[in-house]
Order: sequence, then C-alpha cells, then structure tokens
Amino acid sequence: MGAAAFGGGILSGASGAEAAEAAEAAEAADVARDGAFVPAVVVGTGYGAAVTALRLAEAGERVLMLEMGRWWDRPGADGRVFCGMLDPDRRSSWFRTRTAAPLGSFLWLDVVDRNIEPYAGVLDRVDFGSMAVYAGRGVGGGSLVNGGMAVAPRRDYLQRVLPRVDAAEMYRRYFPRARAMLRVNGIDRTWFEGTEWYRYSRVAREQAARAGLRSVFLDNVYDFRHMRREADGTAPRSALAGELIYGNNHGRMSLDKTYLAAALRTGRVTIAPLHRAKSLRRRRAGGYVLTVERSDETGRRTAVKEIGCRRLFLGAGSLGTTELLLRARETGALPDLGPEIGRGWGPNGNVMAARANHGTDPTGCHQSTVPALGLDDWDDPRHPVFAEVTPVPAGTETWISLYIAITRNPERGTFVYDRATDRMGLRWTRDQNRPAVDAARSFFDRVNRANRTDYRYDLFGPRAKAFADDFTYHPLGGCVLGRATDSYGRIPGHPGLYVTDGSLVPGSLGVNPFLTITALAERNIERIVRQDVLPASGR
Ligand code: FAE
Repeated sequence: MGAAAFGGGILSGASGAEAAEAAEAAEAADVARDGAFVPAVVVGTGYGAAVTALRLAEAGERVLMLEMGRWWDRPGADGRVFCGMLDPDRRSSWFRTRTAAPLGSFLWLDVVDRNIEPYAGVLDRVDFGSMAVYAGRGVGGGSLVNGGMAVAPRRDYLQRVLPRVDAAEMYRRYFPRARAMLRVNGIDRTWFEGTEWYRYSRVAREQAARAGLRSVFLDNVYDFRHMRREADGTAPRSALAGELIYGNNHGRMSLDKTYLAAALRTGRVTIAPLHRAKSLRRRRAGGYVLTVERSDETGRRTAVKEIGCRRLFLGAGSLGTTELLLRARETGALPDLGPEIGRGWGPNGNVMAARANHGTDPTGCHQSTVPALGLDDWDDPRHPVFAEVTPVPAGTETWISLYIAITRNPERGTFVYDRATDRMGLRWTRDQNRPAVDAARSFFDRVNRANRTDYRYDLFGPRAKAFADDFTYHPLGGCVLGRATDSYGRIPGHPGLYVTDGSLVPGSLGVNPFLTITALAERNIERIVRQDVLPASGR
C-alpha cells in the first residue's frame, strides 16, 4: 500500500506484492537509516500519530513514522491478510504462544484460545497483574483491531475530564473533521430491523427496554454498505464471517485506508514498520535522538539505529508513549520531565458482562461482529453506564447477550519504571475496579430482574465470574493534557517534544475513545503547526 507513495521508480520492471514490499522496505530503510536526521519523527501509527503526520506533511514537513508492528497489506499463504476469530493463527497475536481472547472460555472450558507460533501479530495484550491492556500492533495501531465504534462523548463530561479544551470548538470543528476523515457511517435502520445478523442487538434492546433503559444506534468506521453486500452475497464476507479483533479482510476503514493513506499521498511521509522506538535523549544541536530497534516478523532484532529529529511527536498510545517518557526521565536521559508523567491512567471504566437468555429468546447463529447498538444510562446519577451490545459470533446459537460496559470509575492508576527489568509497570489494584463493577452490576441486575434472567458465569476464565473487570480495550492517560503537557500536548521545558495520543485523556471518557483522540489530535496539531512549525520554517 505505501509503496506507490514511496516512489514508483523503484517498482519499474518489477511487479506484484514482492516488488512493492521491497520498494517499501528500501525507502523506509533509507529514511530511517542509522544516523539519519529528519525534521519530524512521529512514534506510532495509531489515531493521534496518523493525524499528526498528515497535518505536518500538509504544512510542508518531512515526516518519518516509526511503528513497532508490521504492515498489514500482504496476504498470507491462505490468501488472507488477517485470520478470523474462530480460526486464529500466529497473525492474531503479538508474540504469544497462545491466543488470549477476551472471552476466554465457554462452560468454563478453555475452548476458545489456540496455541500459536510467536509472531508480530496484530493484537497485543499487555499484562500488568490485576489489569491487562489490549492494543493493536501494526501500521494503523488500534484501528486494525477495534470495534470501529465512533462515538462522541457527552459535552458536559468532555468538559469535565478535559477542562482546558473548548468543548464547543471540539463539536463545531474537530469532531466533524475527524468523522469525515475516518469515514464514519451509520447502519441503515430498516436493514438493521430485518436482518438476522443483528438479531442479537434487537434482543438486547428489547430486554433493556423492559428495564426502562434507552438504546442508541452507534456509528462505525466499518462500511455498512459493504456489510449489506456481504449479506446479499455480492461482496466477500468479513464482519459477517467472524472477523474483527484480529483484523478485517474487508469493509473496515482502518487508518491505513484513511489518514495514513492521505499522509502518504503528500509524498512527505515515510512509514518504517517493525521499528520500535526504545529510548530518547536530547540532541546537542537541538531536537532529539531516538534509539530505534528494527526487528523482523519473528522478533529477531536486525538492527539498532540512532535517528535524530528536530521535533518528536509521541503517538505510541497510552502505554507506549508513557513508557518512553518514563524511561527517559528515570534513566536520566531527560531528567527534567515532570512528576505528572505516568499519572492519571484509567481503563475507561471497562467491564464486560454476559447474560443468559431464555430459550425463547435466541440471539442468532449469525451475528455481525460489528456492534451497532448501545444502551445509554449515563444520566443515572449514582451509576452512569454506557453499555455496548457486542456479538458472540460462535456460528451457533448460544442464547448469550454480551456487553462491554463503560462506567464512570474515578480511580486512577500510576505507571512506574522498573530499572532492573527496564520495563514499565502499572500500580493498579483489583479493588480500584470496584466502582466499575458496582455500576455494571446495578445496570445488568435491572435488565435481569425485568427479564427474569441471570448472568453467564462461565465465559471469563476457569472460575465462576459474572464480570470481566481485569482487562481494558480503552487505556487512557499517563501523560495528561494540561498536567504532564500544556493545553496542546507540548511537554514543558522540552521544546519540540509533543504527546499526541490517548495518553492525554485522563483515564475516563464515558464512551469509546478513538473519535475523541482523533479530534483532540486535530485540535492540537492545528495549533502546533501554526505556532511552532510554520514560524520556524519560514513558510
Ligand atoms: P494506538 O491506536 O494504540 O496506536 C499506537 C501505535 O503505536 C500502535 O500501532 C503501536 O504498535 C505503536 N507503538 C507503541 N509503542 C511503540 C514504540 N515504542 N515504537 C514504535 N511504535 C510503537 O494509539 N475505541 C473506540 O473508539 N471504538 C471501538 O469500537 C473500540 N474498540 C476496541 C476494541 C479493541 C479490541 C481494542 C484493543 C481497542 C478498542 N478501542 C476502541 C480503543 C481504540 O482502538 C484506542 O483507544 C485507540 O487505538 C488509541 O489510539 P492511540 O492513538 O492512543
């Protein structure tokens, strides 16, 4: 995909995926060579990073993006780029010997996960004791693996969590910009009401309504027109073929098809995949030097490089960005980084829960993997909950209603750097998730009472458990806007060093975060280009 933007000249006389791959690798290796100096480096290729790279390039800057994961643009031996959720192989997971699906069991049996060969797969699960964080790995970051739900937060809540951000301006200017760029679209309501693929959502809606709970449709970046063609049999199936958290072979408008494609079209952006930024320090002549490890897809380190830049934008996600900054502070490379680095982290109150329906309420053998419906009880003064109805695409009837609930958990965790292991840990105890579980319990108890149903206790591991509160899809914080950074992501006292991803959001947003991360990055980079980049370049 990136090859054309990297220079068709290299491609002349060659054809096919191999030539494209070679051209891509050659260009990335050249720009990202040891000792190189580039005006701007962006670490990561997720939402914040992709917005930043595009807008810098449009302002005339040359940009190098470093991504620890691989490009997901070449089919494997089976002709598919990604594997499905029901037949996961090494492409599913980031260097694991066994997959680690969020729904880990069925009837308490370990029948979901598979043994796999360690590989630079697309979904990572980072375990921190009592909390695990799922994250996408590859060019496009979380956009390769997430549920695609593009939801703007409540205005009052956004104002509360990010008081330095003008909420009115976000809704007027940056959310619409982000939605347009991300190709957000909505499901056709008539089709939704009639199709077997969303029976599971309609059942959950009815049951929620009996408990007096309101449901809302959720916009998505999965192309719903494509999905309808999947259902008609006129397009290859992806959402309707059990593909989602290990990537979609069709239909998903991930960042490599939107922001990153636009960034590459400028001709000023190079993406270096399988390049992991390990550490950073100041450059004597100004700017920063990154130590970068290049690996192959089996994890073998093939090079260690030093790359200099005038401006460094950290878009490695809540975990990646915070780890880089903590390491820099604690090893003395950037000793003046403030005490707020590492603080203000939260899992967005994520709790997963499942209910067992009556035999008269089947949820369907055929379930689209793309969620389209949410249950909104955010106005509950004691236990605000926004719960999304998620599928169980087992290919057989399960009578299960599954939800990912977003709750308002005020607890925050702190990241710490461990010098002995050179790794980052998270201070977060199981107890800190109690407010989230209490809220989820209060919400789903209501649904169960109204429908005379009960929880499923067999889906989240070997012990009977109604709520999965030990993992999150939505890591937020670690370098909070207005505390660890100024109001636009600049790190105080460190000219040319910026944060541009989910680590800016302090632990809770009330809805799924990528639309906000994208819009916030649009807001911040607009200001940074105007105040920092253009004046310095004389453009
Ligand atoms: P992110 O997208 O995580 O990108 C960071 C990138 O940096 C990744 O590509 C990393 O591989 C790379 N990286 C990290 N460290 C380094 C390093 N040292 N050197 C080089 N590269 C590095 O960051 N959100 C929604 O809004 N709606 C959903 O439906 C939704 N569903 C989700 C489902 C799943 C299974 C998961 C895992 C997440 C979901 N999310 C959802 C969350 C969403 O994907 C996440 O908030 C964003 O991806 C975070 O964006 P960032 O720009 O912070």
